[in-house]
Amino acid sequence: MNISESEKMNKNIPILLFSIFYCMIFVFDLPARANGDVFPEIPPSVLPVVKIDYDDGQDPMNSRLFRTTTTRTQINLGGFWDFVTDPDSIGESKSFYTRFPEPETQLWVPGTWNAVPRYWQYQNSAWYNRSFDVPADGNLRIRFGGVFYTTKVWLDGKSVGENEGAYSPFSFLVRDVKKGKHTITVWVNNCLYDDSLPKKGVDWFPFGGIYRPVYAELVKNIYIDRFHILPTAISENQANLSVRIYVKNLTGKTIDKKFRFYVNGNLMYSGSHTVAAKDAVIEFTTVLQQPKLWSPDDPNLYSARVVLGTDEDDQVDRFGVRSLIKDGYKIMLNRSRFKLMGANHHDDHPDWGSALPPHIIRQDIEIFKRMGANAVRGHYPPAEMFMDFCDAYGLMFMNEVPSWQYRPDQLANPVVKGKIKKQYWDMVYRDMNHPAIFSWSLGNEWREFQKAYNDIKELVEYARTIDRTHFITFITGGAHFDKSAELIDIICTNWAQYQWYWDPSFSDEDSNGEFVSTVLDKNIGEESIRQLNMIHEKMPDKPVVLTEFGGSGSMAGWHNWGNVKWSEEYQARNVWDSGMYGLEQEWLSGGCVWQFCDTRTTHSRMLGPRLRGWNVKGVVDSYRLPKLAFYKLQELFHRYKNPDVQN
Ligand code: ADA
Repeated sequence: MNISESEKMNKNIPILLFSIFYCMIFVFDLPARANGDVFPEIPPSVLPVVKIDYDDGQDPMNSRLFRTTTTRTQINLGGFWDFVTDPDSIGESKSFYTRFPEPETQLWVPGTWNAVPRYWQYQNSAWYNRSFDVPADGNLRIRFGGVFYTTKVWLDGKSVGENEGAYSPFSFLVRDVKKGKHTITVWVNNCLYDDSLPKKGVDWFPFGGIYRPVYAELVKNIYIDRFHILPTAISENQANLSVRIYVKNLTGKTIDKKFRFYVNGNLMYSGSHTVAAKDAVIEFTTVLQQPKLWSPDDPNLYSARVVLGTDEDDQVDRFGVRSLIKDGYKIMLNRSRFKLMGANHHDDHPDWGSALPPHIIRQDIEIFKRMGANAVRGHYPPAEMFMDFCDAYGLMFMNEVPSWQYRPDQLANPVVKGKIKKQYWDMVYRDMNHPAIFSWSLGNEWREFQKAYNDIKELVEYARTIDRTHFITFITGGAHFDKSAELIDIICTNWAQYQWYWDPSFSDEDSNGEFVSTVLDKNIGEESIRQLNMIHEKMPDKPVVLTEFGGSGSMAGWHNWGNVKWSEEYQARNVWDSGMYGLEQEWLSGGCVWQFCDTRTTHSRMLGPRLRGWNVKGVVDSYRLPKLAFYKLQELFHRYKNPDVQN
């Protein structure tokens, strides 16, 4: 080696050492980067493919997560329908149901016209029309999963019925329909009123249309409308199953019929029962040995099938075995303390409106699970498939009648009260079998509800006549309560530690000319906590759930130092502090963040605290992309669930 070569090498030594050092940093730092703790990455799916021992197969009607009948001939009415709007309400006088006009377009069903740019803001009447083949003579049951909001239906130009209400299935039975081609015409109107459910001006968008699955099926003169399974006396060894079957008997006579009941394909009961004419209820009990319990961490499900006669008719559903009770202020799920860690979910997506297709529902559930949630709350019964997903993947659901922010005079109105009762009945009738059901709520944030004690009492008493096996509640806005809280099983309150709304004039002064803070205010936070604590001081033996916590709007992508309003930081801080309070206080039973994703809201809220007409309090944005609050909530939920694991 000559001198110049060794000089060259000496010069290279620092470069070499630096390269080795750099490689080591890279190698050792890599796992930290890859695990997503440092930089959020797209994580793998957390949903297993199936979680049920016995599979009934896919539902050809795309309405549920499993096939609901093996005996009935069904016709899926999903697909393109001819569509016209009717802003001047001339359709009925011009008999659109016999002479459908030249369609403006064809719309996809299930769907909402308000997700189509041309009809984005349309709130009025519209008509749908299509034909379909009936493969045999028989009684045709036409079943709508949900239409928003008022509906009239004609088959071959003849009226078959009407419906008011958006969130429950309804059906019409047309007897002795002939094999061959038939035409169905549907009129829908999505206007809301002072006495509709929800009322006009509600804080979510009145997406109009046939937005949930619709199908027709052939039924015999006696058929099963629905059945409920109630697991009781649950122990490690066994659970009693009380079965109640709702039967429709069109024969006009009382008849004896055999009923069989299967669980996961095994015959559990067989017996003959007298079926009264018209509407009959059949009841029996049976025993399930060594039940596998359902819980959000271990969502074991059973398949149940009821068969009428010699395979004349059947219905399939799923159920789970779990006990949910209160013990003083504690909520116990399968005898262990349970605190809710969830989010409020609206059926809402920029591309689909309220008509969430199955893959979007699955994706939402996936995000809930990834967030570490064990619960969901809705302002109304969601799509049936959403409930199936909650059962299958382990999310408790707080269900609700959409009587949102009614005033005392509205609650006293017998028309409104009648609609609340009907929606309550429909909700329980449809969702009773879901182990995911946590509670039934009669309504949300009734204004000055202290003045409506007698009406609330009447509603709660009605609710108790329908089902005594789930928690019954109504939800208050802010940590207010009064003696009506004694009527219900659990106290539910919408609460945020820091106030997000301020003087609606949007000046930085309130109506008294005082400066209004646009950053998180510690004093407000302390006052909110004081008010919340008073609930427990006055009613120490009642469970308290924060049905909506941490609600604050944030403009996705807008960041700011110092927790300034509309920033992701402001929202994340409010979500974190409010959620943490709900989980860390011994007497509180957790809650659900307001809200899961940014959602479209009603026309009248286009101005005011709604950015471009959207309620942007989502922890993910409208397309489900995470905001800072999502990560903070995820951290909070994981930390609470695994207190020993450092996040
Ligand atoms: C209430 C109400 C929600 C929503 C929310 C908000 O908590 O229950 O539906 O309107 O306020 O965003 O202000």
